[in-house]
Amino acid sequence: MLWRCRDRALEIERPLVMGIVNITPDSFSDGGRYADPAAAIPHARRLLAEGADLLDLGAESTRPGSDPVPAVEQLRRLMPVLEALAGDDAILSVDTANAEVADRALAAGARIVNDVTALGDPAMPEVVARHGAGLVLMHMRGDPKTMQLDPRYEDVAREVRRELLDRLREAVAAGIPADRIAFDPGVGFGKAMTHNYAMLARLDELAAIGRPVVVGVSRKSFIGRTLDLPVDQRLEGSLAAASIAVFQGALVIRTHDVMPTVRAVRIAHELRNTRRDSTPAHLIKSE
Ligand code: HH2
Repeated sequence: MLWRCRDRALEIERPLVMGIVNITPDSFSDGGRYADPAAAIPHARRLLAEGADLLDLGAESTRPGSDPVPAVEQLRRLMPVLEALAGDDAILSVDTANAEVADRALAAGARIVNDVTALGDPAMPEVVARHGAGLVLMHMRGDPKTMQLDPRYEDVAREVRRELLDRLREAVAAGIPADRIAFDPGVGFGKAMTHNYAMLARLDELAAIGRPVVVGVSRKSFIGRTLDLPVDQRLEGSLAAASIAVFQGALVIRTHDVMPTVRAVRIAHELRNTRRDSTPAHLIKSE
């Protein structure tokens, strides 16, 4: 599967691991730890050394109940870190829904915009198209302030798939070629626990569209609620969910814990390939 991100054509033959760098005072699992560039830059390099294929730099928490962070503040947090890492030849993604932040980050060397609002900012498509950037279209119902109050779906997997396809068409109409776009079901974004599980259990339906699927389950609250564990004890649950996602066809796993994730998803990937190679042709369901 090919994912074009500016000058890089990522030929994805195994799942990629996207390491999370939250340059924020208030992220749900690591808020404040990497708010200072002196902490964020070595952390990012550590994630690369552990095997991260991509880094996702975020300067705004989108945890449930959070408020948007103005562009000027996102840029103040983000740019020193991004500029330091841009020289390292790492593939950098910027986790922002703000077109001005995306524009500045791409000008400084980022190659991907990870937009949790899937083009909620009307200025975003032009920015992404102009830079030829890769784009993650993530699904969310509502906004972070209110999204977890009472999310409702009849059939979450179908609705997420349909809504992401609508956003893909909008993006293509705005001049962003489909081969630059990846999808993300948005685990925990306007979804109750049962919705997260249903979405993950049927992730293959999203993967069947033929664009890379990005999944972020790392340390999320559905894992904490299922296991009754705080955020610093959710590694095993996160690895289980990431592995199942890869087995179902996810191609990018967004995680705080890079090295264990690299190892876990490698096994899931081998199993997926083995299933494909060992299934007699007449038993393969046509899509
Ligand atoms: N989850 C978070 C943030 N950005 N982007 C994508 N594409 N997919 C996700 O699942 C996703 C995301 C939330 O995680 P985190 O960045 O650790 O927390 P916070 O938003 O509190 O900074």
